[in-house]
Order: sequence, then C-alpha cells, then structure tokens
Amino acid sequence: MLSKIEKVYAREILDSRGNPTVEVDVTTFCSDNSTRGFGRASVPSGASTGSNEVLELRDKDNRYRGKGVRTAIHNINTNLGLEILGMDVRRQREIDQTLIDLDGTDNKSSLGANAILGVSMAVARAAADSFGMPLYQYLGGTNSFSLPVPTLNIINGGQHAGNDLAIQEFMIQPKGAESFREAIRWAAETYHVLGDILKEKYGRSAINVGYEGGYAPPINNTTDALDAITDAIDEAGYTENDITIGIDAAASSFFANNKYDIDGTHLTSGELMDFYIDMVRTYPIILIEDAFDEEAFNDFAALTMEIPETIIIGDDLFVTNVERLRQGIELGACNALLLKVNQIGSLSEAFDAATCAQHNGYAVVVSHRSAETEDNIIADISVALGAELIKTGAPARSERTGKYNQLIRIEEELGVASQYMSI
Ligand code: 2PG
Ligand code: MG
Repeated sequence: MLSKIEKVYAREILDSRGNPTVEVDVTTFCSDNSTRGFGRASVPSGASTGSNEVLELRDKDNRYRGKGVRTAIHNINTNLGLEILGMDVRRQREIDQTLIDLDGTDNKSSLGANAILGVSMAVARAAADSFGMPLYQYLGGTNSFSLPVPTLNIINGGQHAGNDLAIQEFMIQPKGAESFREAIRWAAETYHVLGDILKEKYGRSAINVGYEGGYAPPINNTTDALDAITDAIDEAGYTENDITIGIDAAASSFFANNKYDIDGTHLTSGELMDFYIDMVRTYPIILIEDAFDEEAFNDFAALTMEIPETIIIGDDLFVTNVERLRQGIELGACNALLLKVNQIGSLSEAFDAATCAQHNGYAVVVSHRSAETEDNIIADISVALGAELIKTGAPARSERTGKYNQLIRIEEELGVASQYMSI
C-alpha cells in the first residue's frame, strides 16, 4: 500500500542561538485512506562552518538582522513541497533527488540547503510514522542495533565561547560504561565536578557556558583546560579506562598567514603536529577532530600516519561530502568522518557519505551543530547508521540533552537487543 505525500508545510522557528531556522511538517495518506503519517523536522546551523558546506539560505534583509529564512520557507511552500506531492513517502532517495534536481546547483544555493534538508528529514519521519516504526529502525533496517558512545563537549572555546581558548571543543567519552544510560550518568557527574573545579580555580564566572553547554572559563591555554578535565574525571571517581578525552580543534578558525595561532604562539603545521602528538602522549586523548586547516589534506594524512591508534576526524575537511571524503581516503587523511546532515543538505547524501566511510574502514561520528533545535533526529540517525560515536554537546541544555535522552529511550526500547558500542 502506497503512502502518499499529501501536504508539505514549512514555518520559521527559532534555534538555540535565537536565530530563525526552518521547520517542516509533512503529512501523508494511504491510497485506501486507512493510515496517515506525520513527520516534523527542523534544521540546525553552524558557527564555525566549513567553506565547502552547501548553502544555508538567509534573507539578508532587515528582519532578524538579516538571518531570516522566509525565502527558504517560501521555496518549500510554493516549490519544493508541491513537487513531491503524491509521491510515495517511503521513496526517500527519489524524493531527495527530486529536490536536488529542482535546485539544480552543486551547493543547493538556488532554493537553499536548509529548505531541502528540512523537507528531506520531515519526509523520513513521516515515512517511519506511516509504517508505525521508530525512525532508527525505519532508517537502519536491521535487527541488531548499537548505541553510539557519546563524546560530550564540556569546555567550549574557539568560536563557540567568549574566552581565549583556541581549541573549540574539549570532550569526554564515557566509553568504559556498560550501557548508554550509564555513560550519560558518568558524563554528567564529571561535568558537575568540573564545574566545581573551575569555579574554585577561576571564580564564579568560569561556569558560564558556551554555545554547546560546555563551560567557557577564562582560560587561554590548552593544557590548563586538559588538566582541569583530567582532574574532574579523577575526582568524579573514574579512570582513564572509563572516561577518555577528545578535542575538536576546528583549526581553520585559528589558521592565518600559514600559521596556527594557538596558546600565544604561531605554529607551522609541523609544529602543530608535534603539539598534538605530545598531547596524545600526555593525556588520555583518543580523538582529534579538524586538527588542521580545512584544505590541508596532506597534514591530516601525516597525522593519521603518526598516531594511527587515535581517532582522527574530518569535519570541515570532508563536510559530509562523498567526493571530499573519497579524496581523503585516497590520501589516508583521517580515519573517521564527522557526519552533519546540514553540511550536505539531504538525508540520502549524508547516508552515502556514511556508507563510503564504513566501506573504507572509517569510523562515523554523527554530530549536532552549535545552533540546534529541540529536534532529536540525529539520535535516531546515529543508531540507524551504526555510528561509533555521537557528538551532541554537553550533558546540559535541552537542545543537547534532547539527543542523549532520545538515545536513552532507544536503548530502553531495544532492551536486551541493544549493545553499547565499543571503540
Ligand atoms: C563543529 C560544530 C559542532 P559548528 O565544529 O564540529 O560542534 O560546530 O556547528 O559551529 O560548525
Ligand atoms: Mg568540528
């Protein structure tokens, strides 16, 4: 029985930074009118965006200081949405291709990647609903599911905070836990101990938070941040086997004149590489994301070669784009893909990038953006893909915890069939 798209409707809502974004509703009906389906999704937005990401369409007029998305909304309500009316909602790939063709550009700049992605995700939700299936199961299609290890951002720097840390994200991975639910408890306990440590050392303002809910203390060098986290893990009662550390350098944001401006010095890529190698030897660091500038494929390859047991993740480097990922695979750049659906602008293309990564032995890290909404779709996507890790901010602030909480529910629903990823 076909489940046909009956209505597509988009509206402008707010994201966690207080900027407008696209939300889409999709309604379906069965040919015999027996079942209806409904799906709603909203689109996240980045701050430290890669220059090779698809285009987020903003109105650039006087509303919302230029950040309105009324054009994207209009494009859905008068064009994209109408084009897919009557299509079988379960034909995700065909629907995504129709949207992509309608836009007709390489970077979705004509109708807006935010418009296309909003429809793409709402279609998936409506399809799962029309089957009466949880989304992870509809998208994943297998019987054995694993819960990803969360990598939680507990100190914010770079473009995500008003402090002087060059490194954008300091994260922890409660990988030694026996279940996802237990992992979240370990992380939340450590987060609170870290808050106490920072308050004690740097004063009350140190526990103000950045865009992703991690603390944004007045620290200006990397080792102080790493020391505070190591102490917090220890004081919370955990070991290096329980909880490890990772960073997202987001290095493009401190790369200028061929040097990396970090911790009061200007490093060449070779010196930055030594800095990372030293860091991995000193601290229980298991992952490094965006270690170099977004075009420095060869430097990523050299680092991956030097410390192959570390998870080296490409974010701005790959931008969830299968072509750039293939280029990286050929050169041996990184061993993990950061997957952000809005970097590429449709669910099918994001899944293609994940499949390409997995076929080539790369790990997949499903990720939020620094501006999120209450939409928790990436939780289901991470389980559907069998992703090793999910990165969705601190264990605080609802637009972050919403995703972790959904994974707790999925784990509960799976019961004995669920497994916590081992990385
Ligand atoms: C990143 C992301 C998410 P933004 O760099 O990985 O943490 O930040 O969404 O600002 O690009
Ligand atoms: Mg990143």
